[in-house]
Amino acid sequence: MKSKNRKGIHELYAETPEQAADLLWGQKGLPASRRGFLSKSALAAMSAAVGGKIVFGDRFPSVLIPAALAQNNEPFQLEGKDGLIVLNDRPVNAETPAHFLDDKITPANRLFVRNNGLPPTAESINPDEWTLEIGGESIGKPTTFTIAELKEKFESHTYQLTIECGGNGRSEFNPPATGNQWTTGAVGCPKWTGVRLRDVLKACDLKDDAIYTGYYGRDTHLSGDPNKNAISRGVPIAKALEDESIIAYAMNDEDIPYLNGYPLRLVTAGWPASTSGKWLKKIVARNVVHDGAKMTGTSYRVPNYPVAPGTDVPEEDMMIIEAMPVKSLVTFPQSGIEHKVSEDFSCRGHAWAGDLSVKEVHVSIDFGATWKKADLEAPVNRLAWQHWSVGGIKFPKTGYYEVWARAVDETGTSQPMILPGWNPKGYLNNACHRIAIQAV
Ligand SMILES: Nc1nc2c(c(=O)[nH]1)N[C@H]1C(S)=C(S)[C@@H](COP(=O)(O)O)O[C@H]1N2
Ligand SMILES: [Mo]
Repeated sequence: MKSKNRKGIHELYAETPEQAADLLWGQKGLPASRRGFLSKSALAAMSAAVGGKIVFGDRFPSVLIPAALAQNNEPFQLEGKDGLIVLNDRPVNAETPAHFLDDKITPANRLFVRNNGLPPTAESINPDEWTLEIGGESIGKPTTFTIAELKEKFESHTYQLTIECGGNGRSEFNPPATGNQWTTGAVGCPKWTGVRLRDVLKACDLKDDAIYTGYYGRDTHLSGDPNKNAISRGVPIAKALEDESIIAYAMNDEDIPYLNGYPLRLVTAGWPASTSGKWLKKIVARNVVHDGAKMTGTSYRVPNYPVAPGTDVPEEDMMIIEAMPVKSLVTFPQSGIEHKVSEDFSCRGHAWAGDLSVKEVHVSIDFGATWKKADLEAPVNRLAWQHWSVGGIKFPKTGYYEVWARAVDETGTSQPMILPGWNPKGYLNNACHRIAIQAV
């Protein structure tokens, strides 16, 4: 087994560690101005956490501030977001603590943010002038639509749709993977309104040879190079043509929040959310697998056979991630609370399973030795998360407990209790969510 040659930020965004330093901190050397979200003591703690080698060394395990450190220090406020933990401020990445995802429909202020580049400035976005171009080699009639035209020409549909970053859960992998150290909060299930991607592609004469789509957004590459896209991903044509694959112009009956792609975005639920392009400017239908930014190499791809942790996997052995695996969250109560042994304990949360539905959720308070079946609601529509709850749990005596939740999809596939297969970029961690309870 070859050990993986870990690289720092320059692997992701810059050619050299120096350039990476520039991009990350806006200057060479140690971050003097940290835009107010990393205190000196946090920096010292972070140094210790990376074995004294700080920021620009090639062993730096991550470009990002560990969530625990970000959480305990000066809050970094994101406009319109509340209680999210900021993992990185350039690009902006923030996740939602599990107990803030308790709503059945994720509100705007609780939806995670994952940016690969620099969003268009809010002032530069005029929804009346915004256009969406449809093109690519498999489109017979390339067309440009305004948002008003999209609304007028095509029927609108509203669905509650789960989006989850492919790297959600990455922080648990060992050896660690570079990238945002998401814990559990890069997921949400708002209600989206828009037009079907299928209707729009067909109106532009979608050709029979189309096998893939690709999107382009108006955000720019971190390097500032206008010829580079921050991200340009797509899905196989069959996924694009599903009822629920939409070009959304509203979220929860309001404008899409700025950081989540205002004024127009794709939602291809159940697949890595990286396929749901934000600040959407162009969609192409392709007669080849889309080869845009973050479609190749290790981006959103996993080995096509199981590998030992740390393995250096050849690029030709990597395959594109499609539907996300079955997963669940305990959203109530908050981890760490005290609960009286004399009282029954109840908990609840959500479960989802990529393109599939969830069949069962089970809860354990004895580290998986025994399980109690939860009540599970049907999804409001396909690709929406499902709500589960369980009551009548008795803690036999005072002490420390963990509540584990485990969902099973409609094919009978269960979440693993421990980490699933290691992969170079730390995708698809669907291990059981656990919360801590002190029974008193
Ligand atoms: N244009 C554009 N679209 C994008 C991204 C981006 O950086 N730029 N990030 C993608 C990734 S990796 C994820 S996980 C989701 C995150 O969506 P959210 O920020 O609305 O939660 O958007 C996807 N769409
Ligand atoms: Mo993502």
